[in-house]
Amino acid sequence: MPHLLTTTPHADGFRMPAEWEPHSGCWMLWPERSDNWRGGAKPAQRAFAAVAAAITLHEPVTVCVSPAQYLVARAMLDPTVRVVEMTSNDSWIRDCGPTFVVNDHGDMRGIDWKFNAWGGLEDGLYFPWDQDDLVGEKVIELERAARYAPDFILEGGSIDVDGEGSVIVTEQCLLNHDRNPGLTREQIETNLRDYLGCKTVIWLENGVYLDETKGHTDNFSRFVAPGEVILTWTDDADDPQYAISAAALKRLEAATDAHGRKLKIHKLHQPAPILITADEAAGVDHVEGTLPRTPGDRLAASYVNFYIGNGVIVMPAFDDPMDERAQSCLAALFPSRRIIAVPGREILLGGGNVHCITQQQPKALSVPLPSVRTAA
Ligand code: KQY
Repeated sequence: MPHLLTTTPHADGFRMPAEWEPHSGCWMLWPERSDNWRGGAKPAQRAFAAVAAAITLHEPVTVCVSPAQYLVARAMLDPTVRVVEMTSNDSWIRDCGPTFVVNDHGDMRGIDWKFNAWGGLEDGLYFPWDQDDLVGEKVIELERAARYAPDFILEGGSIDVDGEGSVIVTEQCLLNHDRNPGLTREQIETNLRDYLGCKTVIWLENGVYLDETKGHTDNFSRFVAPGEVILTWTDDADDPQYAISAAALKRLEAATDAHGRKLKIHKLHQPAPILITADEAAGVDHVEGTLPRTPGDRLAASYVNFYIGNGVIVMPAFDDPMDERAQSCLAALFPSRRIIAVPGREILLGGGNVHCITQQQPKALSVPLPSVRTAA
């Protein structure tokens, strides 16, 4: 049995680093389920391959894929991408995968949160999710890292850290009765402190309008540097997003981070509303237990859903006049990184975007799991 820890990262001197800290690589899962992805997931696979191709220019990428799709993925992915077989229920490794933590000696460990498909039997997005729930454990084992396995449901997209003791979350998601109904806000804060090594929890009320995750902050508001956050925004007071973003702005303006700093807030203007077309909806198989796709439904499109890699930002583009403005905004916030815009619509049709389908592995000097049995 690989090394299972019963302590907590904080007690052991570990913390979740910010996404802009150096990575040793990036993990992804390959999309294939036809009740979430239209056209037998072919358009989504091309979009995922474009994301992997952009990231692999800057850091090693591993894509985990089912046995049935292994050869397809191998053929579609850039040759520098490592493809490994792994079973999963879908392809959202940000949420079902591990969160890696590091200490000051360069050691790395993994947190294997519990996963319930964004709401469990009551209002999860598909059933079952048992294989997704094993992804964190499998990735941690492949890296020979020691593993924490808290009895706590958490998706990686529902937290965003600055690596210096602050985390952003939303009440809509973390206090939702469909995640950890037995836990109070204080107990949830304690878990965030114990597992992420965070002192300060910045609570926003809601996430992006109609986000099916019910409020993931990685689609809404994130740290872009110590003391600086980005917030999805619209100036259109008639758009339902306006009141949500305005309320978050107030909370962010009133907040201080773990170092007592006031936050500098950058507004990232959203694209015009993106609605599912009849053709797109018709391409998705209708299966009981999976969130259906209906023509005319608005999708939770946001430029905040970008990946920060070594020397690169991979951002979704929506073929919208705001794409260019978002790209310039990110270029100004990350001057030492190249900005690569990839087509975001197909990933959005599945319910998320670039950040949701990627999971960074921080650079570490060692993983302290003994891999050789010592003689008795
Ligand atoms: O992190 C995400 N945005 C994942 C959403 C899951 C969508 C399943 N349809």
